[in-house]
Amino acid sequence: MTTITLVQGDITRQSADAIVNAANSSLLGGGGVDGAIHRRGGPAVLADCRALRASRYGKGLPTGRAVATTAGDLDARWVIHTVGPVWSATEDRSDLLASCYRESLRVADELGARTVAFPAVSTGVYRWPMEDAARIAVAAVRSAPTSVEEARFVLFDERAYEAFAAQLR
Ligand code: AR6
Repeated sequence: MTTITLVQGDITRQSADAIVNAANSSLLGGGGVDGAIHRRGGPAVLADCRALRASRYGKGLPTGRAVATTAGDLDARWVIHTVGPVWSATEDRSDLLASCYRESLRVADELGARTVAFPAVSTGVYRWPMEDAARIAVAAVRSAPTSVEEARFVLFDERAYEAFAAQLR
């Protein structure tokens, strides 16, 4: 049984076995959570990402997939990078967003991670409406076949926290 917990705050201040990053397919960093994780994780995270680009993911990490690197100076063993879909009003991309959570948990299982901290993937630069993203995220984690003991959503502001809390009520 996976316990879902909620925290309001900065994911880079969390202690967990794995911290999930809302990356882009280049794996080479960006703004938002991605920028914050690379800043606090330090150069070791980027070095691992560059190595993945040079080996398995020369064309980039596809949307909905996940891959792990070291967590560098973060209080975690791994960062799991996943690429959320950009919100579209005309195309239903919800399965790709659900896939980010499922794939991250699958990678976490492979690593033997027991606690995993997630941001609200795709709800920033990628513009996914928060309530809908929360519904998809919670449903995906609830239905995932995983040995992870705690899936912790780390929400940056109160609005995001409330959207996720509503899904758990
Ligand atoms: N801790 C927790 N949540 C955060 C933090 C933080 N430190 N910083 C931002 N958020 P975003 P995306 C929230 O834009 O939409 C990057 O440039 C934020 O308020 O980080 O998946 C990547 O390189 C929002 O609710 O990710 C990609 O190019 C949520 O995290 C692109 O952005 C996600 O916002 C990915 O866009």
